[in-house]
Amino acid sequence: MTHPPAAKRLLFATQNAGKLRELRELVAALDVEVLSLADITAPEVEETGETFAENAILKAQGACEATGLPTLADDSGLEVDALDGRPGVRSARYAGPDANDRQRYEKLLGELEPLQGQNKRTARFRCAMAFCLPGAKPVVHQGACEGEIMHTPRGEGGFGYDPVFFCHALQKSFAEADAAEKNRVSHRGKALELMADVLRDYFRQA
Ligand code: ITT
Repeated sequence: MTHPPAAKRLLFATQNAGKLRELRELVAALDVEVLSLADITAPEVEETGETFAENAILKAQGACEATGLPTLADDSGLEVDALDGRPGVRSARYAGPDANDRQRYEKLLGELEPLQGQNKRTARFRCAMAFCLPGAKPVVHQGACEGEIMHTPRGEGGFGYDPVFFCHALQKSFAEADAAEKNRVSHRGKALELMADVLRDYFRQA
């Protein structure tokens, strides 16, 4: 049976090109057209939540209500033990509103510098993924990936804090991993794996 094209569209409510690239690979088997906020008009959503899950729901619901499309949103960030879990939900805003990825991870390295000698560079990426359909309660799944913050950046791949995150499962930095390796163990990959049945069921029926 062939599906009408409109039923096979999934909106990923993000402005982050790195997340979008990974998500497209992660849902490739669903055979859906993935749109992002760059393709549609929707009011900007303020991330006022105190948790990844709250913010993921805010982003997914906002874009879903504005467009009527099945919508996924991801709220994610890096928790560093030596910083009591910061930058956490504020990972994107950590170095100010106009900072780029490099400025953010350099600020992080600078903040950890005076703490050298203490064995607390352990850290984890967390991701909450929310899926929203018009008029329905959002579904949320979460994933985490353990590692530590390196002293100097390594690797050219990935995005965001990847060059300074040494992933325990891969035994290399996320920026040294290729896309498939990272997706297999990452916070985003794990959250989406838990969401896979919900998405498959929806798009099978759509
Ligand atoms: P959207 O809200 O539009 O999706 P954003 O970049 O603002 O994009 P978040 O509010 O979820 O996203 O902030 C996530 C922050 O954590 C951001 O600075 C990312 O670069 C970083 N981050 C999240 N996942 C990451 C990953 O897999 N690798 C490296 N950095 C990541």
